[in-house]
Amino acid sequence: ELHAAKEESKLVSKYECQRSTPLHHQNENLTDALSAVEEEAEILDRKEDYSRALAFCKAACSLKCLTKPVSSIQDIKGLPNIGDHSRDIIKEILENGFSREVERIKNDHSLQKKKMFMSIYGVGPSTARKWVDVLQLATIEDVINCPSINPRKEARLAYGIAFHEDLKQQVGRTTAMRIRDIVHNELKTLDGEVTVEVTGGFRRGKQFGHDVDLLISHPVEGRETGLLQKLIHRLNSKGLILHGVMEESTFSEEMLSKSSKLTPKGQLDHFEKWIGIMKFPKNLETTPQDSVRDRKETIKDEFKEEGKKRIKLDHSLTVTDHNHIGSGLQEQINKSFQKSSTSYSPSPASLPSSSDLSELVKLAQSEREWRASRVDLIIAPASQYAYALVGWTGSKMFNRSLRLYAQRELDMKLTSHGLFDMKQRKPIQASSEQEVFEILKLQYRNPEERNC
Ligand code: TTP
Ligand code: MN
Ligand code: MN
Ligand code: MN
Repeated sequence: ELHAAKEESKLVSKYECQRSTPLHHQNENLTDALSAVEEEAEILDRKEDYSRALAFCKAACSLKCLTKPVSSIQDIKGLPNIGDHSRDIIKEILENGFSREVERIKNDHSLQKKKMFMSIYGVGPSTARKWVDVLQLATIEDVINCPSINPRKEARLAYGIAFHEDLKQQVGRTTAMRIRDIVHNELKTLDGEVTVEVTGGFRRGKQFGHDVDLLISHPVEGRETGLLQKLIHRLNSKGLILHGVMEESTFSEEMLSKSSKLTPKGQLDHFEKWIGIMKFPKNLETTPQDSVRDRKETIKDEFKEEGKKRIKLDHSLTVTDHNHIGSGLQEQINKSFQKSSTSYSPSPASLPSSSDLSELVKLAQSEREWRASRVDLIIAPASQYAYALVGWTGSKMFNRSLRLYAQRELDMKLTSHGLFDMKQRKPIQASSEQEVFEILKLQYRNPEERNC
């Protein structure tokens, strides 16, 4: 039926957290266009651009939850959060097959260079703008050779530049699960009851990600303290760490009643965490089991490419499946892992001690059996775990919507640490994600439905 989306549009709820938003949907040509315009606003990053970027993002979110393709502008009548500008872009694409604004963005070389630089770990909009507009740089080589760039002060940026080739390559789902197992194995030697969960985009069903987000906890409150320090020490002595920064917990009970504000260091929450780059054997993705899985993924991607009717998400590919890798495979991982870890890993002392860029570039370009990947390790105490899981599963837009909804509709403050009832002046405990949704009077959404 041609205008099936029209009936749906009227039924779409106001808040993103009240809807089911799948990863793949029927209007990707439209949401890709809106994302391009959103991205431009993010790169320009002027005062007025934050709300512009948000407006395009919210419009795209509304389209993502439709199960039918939009074929005329009449179809989105009544659809929430479609501003005039977004509507114009959608209308033009529906009528002409393309948007002049998106074409302009694609052909804006200065913008594309900034976008490329922003894919470097440690580079945000202001650095990217300075490199392109002031220093007239165009490539990573330009950055490496630019005498006025001295990332010695900022180690993260030096590693980001030197290892850009590795880090720009997305991490596959299989690798993410292996990394989880490697981290879990190290933690088990410290405490057999520790839990490790892959969160972020992978938990929402993505096959690739820009990093691996691991949420670590312990069923007994308090037993999680001190684990991260020891874990990092062990990983480092095995030569698995390239670079990282430890953040101490800055949480205190009073924060539950305060809105989530950035911490002084720019973090979104107050958990103890390690944010860094780990080293992994390059052969991590190449066991027979993987080729089966990869084939399935290729099939899925082909469907996506050709814009055919999408096959239903294959549930054998969901996270829960991989979280329990059989012990045989586990042994195989350990073997391949230990073999290569002894041959490739430099002792911690032989790593460049300073963040001297040219030293790091040499290391990055040397013959090596490992690749670098971004990893976030977060420690959540048992009492905050359910809220931490919701927060670290995302998406960022889903979280934003949940928090806004809780505040406006229930007069409650939601963060990754808990939920605080402002009327009764008391925190509300939850022991599972289902319970969090229940307390919020929302229909439960699987992680795969939180892709707004
Ligand atoms: P990201 O890893 O930044 O995003 P992602 O996993 O959704 O996407 P990608 O595949 O590109 O990695 O963050 C993961 C989730 O964690 C995200 O939904 C927001 C949340 N988050 C926090 O709660 N606190 C933080 O400090 C950060 C950086 C993220
Ligand atoms: Mn967006
Ligand atoms: Mn992530
Ligand atoms: Mn992350």
